[in-house]
Amino acid sequence: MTDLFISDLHLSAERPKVLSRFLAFLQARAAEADRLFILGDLFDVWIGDDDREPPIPLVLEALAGLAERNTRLLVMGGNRDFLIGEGFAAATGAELLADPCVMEIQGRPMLLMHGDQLCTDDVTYQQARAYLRNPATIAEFAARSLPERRLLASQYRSKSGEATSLKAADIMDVNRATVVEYLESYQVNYLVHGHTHRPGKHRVAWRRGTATRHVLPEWTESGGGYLAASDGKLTAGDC
Ligand SMILES: [Mn+2]
Repeated sequence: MTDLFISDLHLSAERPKVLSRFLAFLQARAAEADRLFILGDLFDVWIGDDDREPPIPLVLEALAGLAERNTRLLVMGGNRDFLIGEGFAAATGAELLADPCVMEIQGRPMLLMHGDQLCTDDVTYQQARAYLRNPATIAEFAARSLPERRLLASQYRSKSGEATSLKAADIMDVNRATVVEYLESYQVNYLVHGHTHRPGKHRVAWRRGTATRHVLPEWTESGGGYLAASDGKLTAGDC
């Protein structure tokens, strides 16, 4: 059983090399895996499942192709694409994952998250997050036309990075106590997340022992990466 984990590709028409790297990854590495987990921010922005601005149709088609290669696709929304919903799932054959969720990986329970909920030192960001995730905010946004939603999203994104944490340099790292709180509440010794753009492997001491926190890399025009789980090990890879 081989599972792959990726996140933070921020796919958009402005990042053609990331797109082609991702399409090549789906054709080769992902097609050989049993499951591909995408832990948020696959897209730079997601204004609704009805949006078909390029490169969305190409990405949906490529993801749908994974099912034909017998790779299961499991997708979690991130802070940029949390509006990914049932329409996306229907178009791609993906199973949508809640954030956080616990999955059995290599026979062990692992907590999967996008990671933004761990960055509690950034109080302004967490306030903005709570507002954006409010069902009333989402309903009001979803009721608007596609052009209106596109305009609102771009206005929001052009606001200060401090409020929205959309720029890499503005994203704070995780808060250690918050990480431990999640390990405690889900009783797991493994955590995989992205978002912070600080890829790595960290040991975290908590009440039940020492947990491992794997952080996925951001994909840029110069490179991308993934975490692979097979033969009982988790290994980081570049692509
Ligand atoms: Mn993110």
